[in-house]
Amino acid sequence: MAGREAAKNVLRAQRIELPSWAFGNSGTRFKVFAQQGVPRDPFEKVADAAQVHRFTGVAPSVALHIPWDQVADYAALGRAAADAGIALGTVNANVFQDDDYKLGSVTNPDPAVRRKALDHLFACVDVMDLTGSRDLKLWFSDGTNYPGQDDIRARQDRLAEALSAVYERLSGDQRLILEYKLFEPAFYTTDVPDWGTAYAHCLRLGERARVCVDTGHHAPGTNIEFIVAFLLREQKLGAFDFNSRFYADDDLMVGAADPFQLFRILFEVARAGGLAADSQIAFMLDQCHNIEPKIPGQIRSVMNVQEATAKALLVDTEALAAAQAAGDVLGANGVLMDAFNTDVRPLLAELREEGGLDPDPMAAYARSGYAERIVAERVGGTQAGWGA
Ligand code: LRH
Ligand code: MN
Repeated sequence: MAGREAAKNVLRAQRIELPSWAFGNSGTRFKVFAQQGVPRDPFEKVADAAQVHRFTGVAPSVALHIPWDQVADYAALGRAAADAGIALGTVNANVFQDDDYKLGSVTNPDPAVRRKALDHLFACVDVMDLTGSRDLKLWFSDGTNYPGQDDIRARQDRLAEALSAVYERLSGDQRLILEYKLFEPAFYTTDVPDWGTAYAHCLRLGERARVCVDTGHHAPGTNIEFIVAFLLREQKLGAFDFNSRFYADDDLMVGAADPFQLFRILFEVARAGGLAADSQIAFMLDQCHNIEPKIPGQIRSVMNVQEATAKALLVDTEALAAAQAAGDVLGANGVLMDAFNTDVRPLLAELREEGGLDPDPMAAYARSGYAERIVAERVGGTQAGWGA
């Protein structure tokens, strides 16, 4: 058993990266409900992300999405982040919103389109050189909608060619993080549809190519913690995009739809040493707050990850190992359920107070007046969004 103090040491060192796009307007194909006070530029997104770190203490970096977060001076954006107490994190490429990518980006039958997509990926590496980011995260919407539309194998050849060109462009400790997704926007084939495809491409690329597990990107009923345990064993788990869903890629707050699944996933991470301060896993949120206020939504999400992590750390691993060795099925399951059913909120409140933070981040943010201030200040201009 990690024990309370050992668990607190791990929780104190926890780092959860926020998605800049969670602070902008977002929605579905049916409607994007704009919200007052939403950022108009990446500097205001960074300022909002810093509020989440201010009240939780465990969200010290914000992931960028290019071109949504394109600026003339990335060093200035980095300084603004540092002045606000956070850092610029993972760089996400975007080859899914240009008309030229209708039949694919790096997998497109047209070499000129593939070239254009590759140039964007190279440009994202240039941004990493300016922001000092370690990770380039690649998610491809590439796929087909009808059988016969394109050659499944040829598209994999094109994908592999682009990935290795990008991998060659990386320098220092920079990593390529490949994210898979079962479907959407393509509805017949998706060129990186599952962990196996992402894993196979990363194996071919090399040590600094790792897989991103987005918790909303699996078929219903998929045992995600098995995938996590397997990729950890292979040292090929590079990142999480945390969110939750009831049906498809709903991008709801992590832990909201299935807190038990999040606990089971984090237990496999803890068991593999993936919560250690020097862990090579990037824990990121990838969510859209379509109807709820965005900064409180991020604060609540960070707290959900903290709670699931604390429960995972409180699993009595000795008792579990003994019950597993003895074939005591109910005993073993009981050990895990005891941890999951433990109320860890007092432990986390204590941890925050010991760190000089308010034990209740949601209430502290509400009292801060920041929400009212940004509504009053952010008048005019164009609110940030997906621009889809
Ligand atoms: C794709 C995805 C990917 C991002 C996007 C914002 O569904 O999960 O991680 O680029 O959402
Ligand atoms: Mn994602």
